[in-house]
Amino acid sequence: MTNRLTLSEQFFRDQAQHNASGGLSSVLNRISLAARMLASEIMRAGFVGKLGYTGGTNVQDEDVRALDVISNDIVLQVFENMPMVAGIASEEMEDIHLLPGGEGGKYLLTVDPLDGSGNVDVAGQMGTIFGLYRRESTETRATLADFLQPGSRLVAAGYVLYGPCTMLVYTAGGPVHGFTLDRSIGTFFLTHPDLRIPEGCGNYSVNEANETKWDARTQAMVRAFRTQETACGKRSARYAGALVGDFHRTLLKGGIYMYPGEAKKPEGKLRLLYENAPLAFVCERAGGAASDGRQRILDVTPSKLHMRTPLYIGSKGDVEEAVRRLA
Ligand code: FBP
Repeated sequence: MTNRLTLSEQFFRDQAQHNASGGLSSVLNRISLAARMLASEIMRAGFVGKLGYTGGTNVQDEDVRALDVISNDIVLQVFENMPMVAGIASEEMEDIHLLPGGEGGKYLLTVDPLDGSGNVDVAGQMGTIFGLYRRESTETRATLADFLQPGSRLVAAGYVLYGPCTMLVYTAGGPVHGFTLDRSIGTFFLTHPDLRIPEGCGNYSVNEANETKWDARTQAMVRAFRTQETACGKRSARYAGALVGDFHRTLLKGGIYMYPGEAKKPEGKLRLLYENAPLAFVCERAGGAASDGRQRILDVTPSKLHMRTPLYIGSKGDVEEAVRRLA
């Protein structure tokens, strides 16, 4: 029997440390349940013909895969009867989703249920990204305005990585802890306590096929990383095509992940509320940095639910150099 801490035991330690009411632990435990259910769906997708597209598009005007819908349904199902959570904002839903029985709930969940879904049919890495905010007031039902908070107001945030193993990485404002799923007993065990992002090493991670869409400063900055001319040190190239996979590698090995703005899409591709802000919260709690190219991601207040921003996230030295070269 392992003497490793389980996820639930860690939640209760966080709760005791923060004198939390226990609501946060209950919510994080539901996220763990959703993660285990999704991991199972992803493993079986090939057998039950769920690798393809639904034929529909989402609010992002992106083709929707069967697993995108399944993953969003799992999140809704798991939180349906959680009175602590007032509502959910998801990449897969145009508007906020108010949970029945959540009228008085003080938490708000933001989620990308299945990040990197383009990797579904090639057995690539995928992930789930989540963030938890508190509501200012619980007098009335949650509104869109309740969700439009800067990432600096996050109470907890993290992600689940579905790959050769399933990992859950989160912070409740303190250290960042990584847990690995023991599928044989359906339990997450602490394997990466107090994660700190290394400096001066690792990879740079960007889709260089987009180079012609970038402005000259962005092209020059990425070229400096590619030709190993950066002051922050030499970097090799890695790109998994799934933000969670690319960020997790960056968190453990160091370096930088970038999704720059483009001439026709200066805001870039990735969404602030349920992709960039939660990962920026994790990254900063692990000693790293995250910027939209001009300002700290956690200082950006969303103007709308699916607002996009460019993303430069990783080791502090790498992000500072990238932003300096963009200025
Ligand atoms: P979703 O899959 O949740 O839409 O996330 C967007 C994403 O797939 C990221 O996971 C990934 O880093 C990026 O898009 C890849 O974009 P591109 O194919 O343009 O490089």
